[in-house]
Amino acid sequence: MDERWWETGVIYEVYPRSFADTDADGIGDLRGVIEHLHYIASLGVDGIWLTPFQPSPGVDQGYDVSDYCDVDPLFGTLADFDELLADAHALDIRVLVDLVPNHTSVDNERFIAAVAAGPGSPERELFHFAQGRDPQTPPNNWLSVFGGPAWSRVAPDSADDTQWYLHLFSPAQPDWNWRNPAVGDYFEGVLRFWLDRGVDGVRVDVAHGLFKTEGLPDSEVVPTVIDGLRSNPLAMDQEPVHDVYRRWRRVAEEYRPPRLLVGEVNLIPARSARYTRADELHQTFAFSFARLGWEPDQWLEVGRELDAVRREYGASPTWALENHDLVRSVTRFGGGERGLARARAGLLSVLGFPGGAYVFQGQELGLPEVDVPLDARKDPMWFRGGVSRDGVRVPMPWTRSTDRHHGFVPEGAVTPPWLPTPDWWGENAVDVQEATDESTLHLFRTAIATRKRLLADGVFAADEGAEWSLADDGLLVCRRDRGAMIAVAMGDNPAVLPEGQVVLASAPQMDGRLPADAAAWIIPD
Ligand code: TEU
Repeated sequence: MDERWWETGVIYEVYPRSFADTDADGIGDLRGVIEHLHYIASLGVDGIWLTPFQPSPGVDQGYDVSDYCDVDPLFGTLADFDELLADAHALDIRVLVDLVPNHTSVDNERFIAAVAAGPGSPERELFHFAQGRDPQTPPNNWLSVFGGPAWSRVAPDSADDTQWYLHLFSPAQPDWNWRNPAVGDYFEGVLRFWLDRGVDGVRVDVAHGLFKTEGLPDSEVVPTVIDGLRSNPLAMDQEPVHDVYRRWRRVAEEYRPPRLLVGEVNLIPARSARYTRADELHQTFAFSFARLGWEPDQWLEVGRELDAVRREYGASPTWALENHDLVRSVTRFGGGERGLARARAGLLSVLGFPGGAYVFQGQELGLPEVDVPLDARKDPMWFRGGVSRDGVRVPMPWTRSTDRHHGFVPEGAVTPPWLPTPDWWGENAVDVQEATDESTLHLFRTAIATRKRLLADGVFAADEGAEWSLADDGLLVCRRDRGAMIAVAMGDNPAVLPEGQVVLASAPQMDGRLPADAAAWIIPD
């Protein structure tokens, strides 16, 4: 595959904690990924993105990283990671790791040293420490994305140290002060550490964060996570952040082959596209699409917007419908049979629209969101903001049988999985779906294989744009520049397909029509 493989690549997001447990602690680990690499290879994907496995107290399930250049014993060792990388490469699977530069963990040695060094020390300049308006009132009115104030007192009971520290996420995740050049130098080292180890790229967490408006003034808009793409304009998307990605891009290009930088930039297309200018990140996830429900007008609008910014910035869309933060598409699209039919159509959509695509573990099985019992929830966003992401993170069902918690834990394990699985979990298991051509897993594998064939034949190509339309009967059509069409029946009734050869469909046609809630790939005769 060529050096810019990601432009048409499909990447499978692995959330190691919930993938496969081999050491019987109820938590998935790197060896669990190693043991299932053949499964991943069988999907036909080009790479995996591993969410954080670095040392962490685990308050935000690993996104509170305390040591950026090691492996948490919970997940294994650096030697396990090297083995995973070598085995993946042997199977032609590329590996991306997650880099979390906006914030760290209160357990990071630099933060511990900063707290100990006291107000006014150079150690505190690595973070955002500030005096409150008074001992009970934080320095400004910003809210944390997870709910509640974005500031906590360093030592709530101390009369000497009355400073607060900024955390856009949980209080366990202090934000770095990127205006201090030492932070930029430090992260270049972290980036090189993983690239030198041989990883094929990094996914950058909250990539539009990092820099805050100088002086940290009050903001008129202090939205929380429920506001989706809206974010505190003073805390995110600040101009100097682009220099960070220019610097990282130069680093990525030093390697052979060049490494991939993909950013989690949760902004509207016109803003996120600026992060993929020619000398910055290679990709940003198309969040404005990823968050949509089954809403044809919005698919049309967002599809057109993404195409417009592609033309303006050369920012080819990077499609996704699911990740470890979003509600499963089956559930978001209405749940039950209908939600599943739509999620299958959604899968064909993201794999058919021009650009790269990311899928989340379990999406290939059409897993629905789980309503995790209140007393079993672990997400800090649930405790602070009342929104739980636990339901998308329930461990993978490998087998129908409930033995070994559907194959998630090893033989003889007594510790249950870190999140409980519901009674019906086995219905969606991998072994059930391997046994039938009707399954979502089968559809997924077929779609990837078809995509590869169409790419090889030049029917699909990198750098293609698309024209988007929506017919009165609810048929959404994304017509790729070279003529192939991705049609999605989003109305209430079966829809008449455009002329051409149907090479793939998520449901059988009825009297030459595509049933509602289905998608098809059509190539012109
Ligand atoms: O997510 C960043 C982020 O903005 C999330 O709060 C997102 O908007 C929300 O989860 C959507 O429902 C990243 C990680 O993907 C997430 O898991 C972490 O909790 C967060 O950063 C903090 O590191």
